[in-house]
Amino acid sequence: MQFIDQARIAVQGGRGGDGIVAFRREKYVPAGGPSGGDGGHGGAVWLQADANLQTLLDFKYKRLFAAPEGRRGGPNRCSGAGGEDLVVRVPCGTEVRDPDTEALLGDLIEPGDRLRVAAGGRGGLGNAHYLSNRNRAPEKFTEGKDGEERQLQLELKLLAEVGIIGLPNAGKSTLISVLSAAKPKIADYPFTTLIPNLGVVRKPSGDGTVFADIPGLIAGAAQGAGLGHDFLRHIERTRLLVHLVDGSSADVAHDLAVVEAELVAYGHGLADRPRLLAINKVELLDEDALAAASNALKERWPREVLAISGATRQGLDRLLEAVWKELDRSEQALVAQSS
Ligand SMILES: Nc1nc2c(ncn2[C@@H]2O[C@H](COP(=O)(O)OP(=O)(O)OP(=O)(O)O)[C@@H](O)[C@H]2O)c(=O)[nH]1
Ligand SMILES: [Mg+2]
Repeated sequence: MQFIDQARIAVQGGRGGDGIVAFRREKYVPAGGPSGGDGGHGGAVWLQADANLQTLLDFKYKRLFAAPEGRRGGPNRCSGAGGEDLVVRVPCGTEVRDPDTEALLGDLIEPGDRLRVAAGGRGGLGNAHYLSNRNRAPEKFTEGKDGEERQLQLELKLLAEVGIIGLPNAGKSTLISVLSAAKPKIADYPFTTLIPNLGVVRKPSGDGTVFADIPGLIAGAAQGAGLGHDFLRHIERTRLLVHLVDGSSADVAHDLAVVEAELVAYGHGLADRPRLLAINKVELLDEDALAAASNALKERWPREVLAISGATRQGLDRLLEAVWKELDRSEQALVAQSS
């Protein structure tokens, strides 16, 4: 499946129907008064989050979304029918922005979340509105107003709670493939992963937690090196990062520092996000080599360094235990904040 995570669309509310000019002509009513009805309102355009959609791919082919017009008014003071609202479905996690100012118009997170992005135009008034003592037979009416028209920038931010980060080849995709049912491409060359992969990992309680495996980061990613760091937006919403360093690397401390520098360069609070650090591929290391690697990391990372292997699954239970503990902690912090 192609992964499209940005799209530009145009939305247009329906035009309101015109009011009309009409006069009552009935038997036994000598001077029929004005009876032109009002036009109906134009339909509005809404965006709505839908859990069945995963990408913004649909918007590559269809870019203009226009709601129907309101109908003209009728005789006998009949109002024209309103145009129906148009509901455009987007994946959960879609951010909606004004492309010129980049102002955030809304954030569609939960299934069913809705945002009105273009109002329909008001219907015009029929001549029945203009009856007065001075003018018993007004010919005046107003036209329906145009619906609102605007450009929208859509950005999909994946809704993962845990992001897996590290240099290319650190073993991120391997890890998500053994923890979840996700089957990303895995290979012994850098930049195997070009688009983020999501996988659901079950907690002991049975609840699913979404992990995201993203492309590797390298020095200078902020300036566009490698795949750049645009895809970091997908882990902006995570509550926890799992940072992998390849235990078979010649300089694990340097590897750690490179990725940390990119987190800082990207901003958006990612550098301060709670993070677990794990040395991966430890089955390749003997005891001394593992101790040397852990020591080398100590200076930059005084906290616990986990030792894991995606290949042999060694250390993964301990890693998940630490993940659940951190998530619980951040949940409690959120609850404390909001009470
Ligand atoms: N020995 C060993 N090899 C591993 C382990 N985990 C991953 N690998 C190997 O390391 C290479 C890279 O693994 P990936 O999972 O593709 O690494 P990645 O971090 O997703 O790489 P990019 O997507 O390119 O950033 C592959 O050849 C994997 O088989 C491990 O625990 N032990
Ligand atoms: Mg990968």
